[in-house]
Amino acid sequence: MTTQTAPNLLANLFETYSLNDTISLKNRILMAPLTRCMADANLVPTDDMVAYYERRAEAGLIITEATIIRPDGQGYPNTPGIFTQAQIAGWRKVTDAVHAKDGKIFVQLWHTGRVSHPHFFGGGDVLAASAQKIEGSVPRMRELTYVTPKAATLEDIQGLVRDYAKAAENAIEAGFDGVEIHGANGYLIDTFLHHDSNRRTDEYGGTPANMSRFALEVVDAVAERIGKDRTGLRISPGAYFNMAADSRDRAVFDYFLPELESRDIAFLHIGIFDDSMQFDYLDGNASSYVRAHYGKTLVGVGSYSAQSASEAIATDKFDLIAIGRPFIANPDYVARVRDGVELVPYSDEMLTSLV
Ligand code: FNR
Ligand code: 8K6
Repeated sequence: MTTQTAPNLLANLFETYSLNDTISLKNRILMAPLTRCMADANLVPTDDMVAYYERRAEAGLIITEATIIRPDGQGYPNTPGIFTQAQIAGWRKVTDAVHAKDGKIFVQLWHTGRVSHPHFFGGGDVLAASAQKIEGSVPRMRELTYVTPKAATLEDIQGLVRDYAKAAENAIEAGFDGVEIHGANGYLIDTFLHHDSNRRTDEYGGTPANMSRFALEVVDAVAERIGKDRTGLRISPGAYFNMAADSRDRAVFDYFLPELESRDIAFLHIGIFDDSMQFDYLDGNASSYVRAHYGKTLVGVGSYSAQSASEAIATDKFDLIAIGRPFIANPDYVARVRDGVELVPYSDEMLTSLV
């Protein structure tokens, strides 16, 4: 059981926060992106998903579950998309419901890269930075072992950048307040940012600037389409999921972060499950490393309680906190924290239904 401390100790979580002149958040608690695999067969958000997000509208900002930008980006069953009119219409119901409760919501734009599987898109190439496969198979579908990806050609890369921008445009049509580009956790964009998955020798590999190029092109294309004020990004400088660590990655992020800072996007969000994890080549944990190299709005995440998040914000480790698993267990997470009500502990069995 998790016991909350006196609410007044957590007051900083309930301060408003301006991302920029366009978007102001009513508190500093974000709902982290959480894949739930509950979209319908056409990857359209369901009415149950509308109710699920609506129940969480007290968050300062909801980041939706990762949402694929095009069919070959799919790596898990029933993950929603944002590339058909039906999907846009489905998301419109979600955003209307959240806005009616005075909430704000960004969609997380996803291409799973080498973690995709042709099973989900009727066969064809799995695209990634290089032809480096990951071991293993699709969760809960163990017969689907991962395949060796095709190294994206320059033409593929241009098409992908275009499709991220188009998905962002679709997001605005669906009523989202903005988008978070999923550049974390070993998926497509992240495969360019790490040496384990990027063995290219062209202008998208080999040097920190080249390895950062695809991620920055996606950020620029999205920001140009919908505005930098509505563009966020999630990254994993420390390899921990679908990726092997390589100390040379440090130089990539040392280059990438100041470049990103100059773009002045809405926020940067860490992708990590436990932010106490130490990375020797980052001289510590992921959020401290990013904080030292990136001076704009930073969202921390990863096994934080309201208490530890409040302390981290008070000591300037990051500006906003994203809460994942506790938000699955507690749709009313924000109210419980504010009122000092005990939280329901998260358990993996909760993933089988959308409460
Ligand atoms: C995740 N996480 C995740 N991250 C992401 O960027 N996109 C996603 O779609 C998902 N999906 C997802 C599903 C489930 C079931 C879990 C548990 C996690 C990671 C998530 O956003 C967050 O970083 C971690 O859960 C750590 O935060 P908590 O749960 O410790 O607050
Ligand atoms: C069919 C389920 C699809 C879920 C995919 C999204 C990611 C879910 C993550 C679940 C937990 C994985 C934890 C891995 C952490 C590694 C830390 C070293």
